[in-house]
Amino acid sequence: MSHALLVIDVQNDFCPGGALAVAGGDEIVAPINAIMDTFDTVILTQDWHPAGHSSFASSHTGKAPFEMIDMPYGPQVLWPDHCVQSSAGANFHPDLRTDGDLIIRKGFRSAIDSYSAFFENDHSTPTGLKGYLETRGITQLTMVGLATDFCVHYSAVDAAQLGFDVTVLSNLCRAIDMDGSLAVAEQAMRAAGVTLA
Ligand code: VGL
Ligand code: ZN
Repeated sequence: MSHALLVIDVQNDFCPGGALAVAGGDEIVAPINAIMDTFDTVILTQDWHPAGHSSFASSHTGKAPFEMIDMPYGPQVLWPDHCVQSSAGANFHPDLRTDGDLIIRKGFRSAIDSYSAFFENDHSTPTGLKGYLETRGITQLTMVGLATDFCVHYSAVDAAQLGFDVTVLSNLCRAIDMDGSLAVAEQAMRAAGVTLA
């Protein structure tokens, strides 16, 4: 039985000055670094979109960032262009420790977004993380990172539904919080059995 830290999307574009900046996103870097050594395994996720990704408002004529669109897999928020593969914005925050065991990239298929580290936004295409955790004997997951109400939220709910024991350290997360999305996320995580610490 082993315990992993999942560090979600602590990338330049989600930090102040980035394309989809989350307020205070950089404040969590040092305290995340400081707890890494207390876990058996550290896994980082990296939002990793091709240019022209379908989650970008710029890919849809007449649409602005933060509007909604209906995709074949369901409703999708449209974002500013962010975390484009190999761009500076897609890099991890320069002070984040990246000496963990695994870096899992997501959102790399043009036609579908992926908030969760486990499944793409169709809720069925797997990323492979479940198999990695199971074959490593990892049953406990602590999650930190950006953004609380999107990638942390969906990763935590999926992990809990897959049977992992999940804790989200709220102090080490920051939210986008559009239209009450943080409150919705917190409620959904609690309902799925996630511990919010
Ligand atoms: C995220 C919006 C778009 C996140 C990623 O990391 O929470 N949010 N892509
Ligand atoms: Zn994204």
